[in-house]
Amino acid sequence: MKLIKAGESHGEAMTGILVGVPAGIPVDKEKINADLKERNFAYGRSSRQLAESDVIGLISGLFDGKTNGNDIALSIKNDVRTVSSGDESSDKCADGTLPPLTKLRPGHADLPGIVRFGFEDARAVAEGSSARNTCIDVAAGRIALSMLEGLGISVAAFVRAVGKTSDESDYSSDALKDLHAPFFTPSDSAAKSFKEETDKVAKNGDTVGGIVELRVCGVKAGIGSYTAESRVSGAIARDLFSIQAVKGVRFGDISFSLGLYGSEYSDELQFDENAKRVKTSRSGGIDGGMTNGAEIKITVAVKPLPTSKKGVPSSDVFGNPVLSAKERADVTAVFALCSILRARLAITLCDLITKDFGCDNLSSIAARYNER
Ligand code: EPS
Repeated sequence: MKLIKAGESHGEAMTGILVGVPAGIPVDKEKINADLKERNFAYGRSSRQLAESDVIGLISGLFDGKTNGNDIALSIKNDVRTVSSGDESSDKCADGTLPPLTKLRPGHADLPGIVRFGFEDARAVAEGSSARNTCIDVAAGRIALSMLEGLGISVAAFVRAVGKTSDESDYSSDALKDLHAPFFTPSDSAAKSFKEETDKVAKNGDTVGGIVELRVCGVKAGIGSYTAESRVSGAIARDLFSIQAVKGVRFGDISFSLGLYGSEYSDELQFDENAKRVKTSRSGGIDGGMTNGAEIKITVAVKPLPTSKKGVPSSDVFGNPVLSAKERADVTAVFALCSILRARLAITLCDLITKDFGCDNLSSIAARYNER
């Protein structure tokens, strides 16, 4: 299963095609739209989210509320077709085009993008590299999550840290079952400190990063392979890094530290009549590039978004010193990334599972998967 995305942040629509989808996966449009709202109303987002209605259009690949084995074309209309400066005034040229972006924003794709494509204006770079297209990951991800549900696999995402605040509690998978915007945490006190930190940063006109943890329950041992091309850890890391603002992907328990000895780090094996697996998830549920049957645990480091409301010392496209362009930006992407990364991980897991168990229809895949 693969997701191909296209669309510009202030263009007509964000679009995607999900390929390699088995038949028979239940698709509930209302659930997709609910997930899109979770992405929109995550804490710390800009006013752009209030102006977007983000409703999914499913153009192909469905019959009678289920996938039909065809590729699935997805579309989400952009209601906002103008860019906004840091002081929130909307901006569009008289001929309907977007204004030039020549005062480069350090930390964004602006500089490498104009070099890569030979532009003297970074507007097209900003439009194409924007995280707006993650609405398509969320929508496609709900179809993948539905397939995983059919196999008894669940995926959760929650916030571990925002700026200088963190939550190092040990959560059971049950506690992480039903987390929602705005804070994606099972803890009221963590939500309170994350909110205070985000509000403080927003008040200073700044932005903040953090850590999202992903957990997957119900994955059987032996998916993937130890050969370089087929390692599950490599596939997951590559796909999570495809999401804007992701700067680190680490497998294993949050308490993992370089101070552990091998005898303390390795997980204990467990054989019972149903499965061969390991008991704990210090190594993150993956050994030798393959799932080991334990809960998969991944922590993702999210950078502070580099747009500055005040502008920072920079250069224009010709190298003249200027203050960087002041464009609208989220205060933090950490909370929104919970729904985005969960969706993205679900698509990757479906890709890995269909490679091992076939891509015909969900009930046959489930029968083969359950035999393992
Ligand atoms: C986003 C829409 C964008 C940004 C944000 C993500 O809207 P606008 O550019 O109109 O303010 O708020 O983009 C980024 C974080 C980024 O890195 O480009 C959205 O819908 O997710």
